[in-house]
Amino acid sequence: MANDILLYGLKGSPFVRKVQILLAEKGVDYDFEMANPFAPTDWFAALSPARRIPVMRDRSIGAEGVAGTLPDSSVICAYLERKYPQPTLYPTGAFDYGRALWLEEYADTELASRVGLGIFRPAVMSALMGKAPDLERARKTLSEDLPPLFDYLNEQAHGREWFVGDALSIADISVATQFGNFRLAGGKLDASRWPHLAAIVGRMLARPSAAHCLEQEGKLFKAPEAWC
Ligand SMILES: N[C@@H](CCC(=O)N[C@@H](CS)C(=O)NCC(=O)O)C(=O)O
Repeated sequence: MANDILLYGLKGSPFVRKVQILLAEKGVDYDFEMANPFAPTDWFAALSPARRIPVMRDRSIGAEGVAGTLPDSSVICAYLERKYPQPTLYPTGAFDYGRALWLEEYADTELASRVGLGIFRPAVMSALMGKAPDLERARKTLSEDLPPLFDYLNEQAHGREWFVGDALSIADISVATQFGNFRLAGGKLDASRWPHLAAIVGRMLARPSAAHCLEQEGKLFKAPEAWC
């Protein structure tokens, strides 16, 4: 029998992986269907007005068309938290909750744009599009654009096992999924310079929920020879 949850997207997307990690942490089985936002079919364009992935369908709400679908990883994760409350992945205290949402937003926008456009695209995607990898661009992103973000996240991670409170939350998942693309592209995070960030990211990516996704994706995406 089909699962309630169906996720549309592509492997290699940090936002799709974010939802997959959350589902795995909650122990929810789901189906996956490929949808390409760069060449959207009419049916997919109707589900994703912003022409982005992921989109989720809850078949218990609607099995066809737009009914039962939600776009955007943050919206989907928040929905899944309500539908499957255990284990909770959003802090309960008001300020911790706000801080987790902020770190999710920061990862989804600031970190995602640098890692996606500045590392993953030039180092990995260009080869898939038949172009030589632009490793100069990737090196520049790593040496100039990312350090202020790593500094900030390292400070946020200081003295903590997880980014918020004392439990794994959406903040850890959101930050770590961006580092998933960084890792797939062969990026190395300098743990001597950013030890607290490296510890949380390492802890999160080693969990079966994330490790399983990255193992599958590692078969699809080839990192260039050591470039950093
Ligand atoms: N805020 C969105 C961002 C999703 C997003 O940008 N996804 C990328 C793939 S990683 C996409 O669909 N890009 C299509 C495009 O830029 O045309 C979310 O959290 O789901």
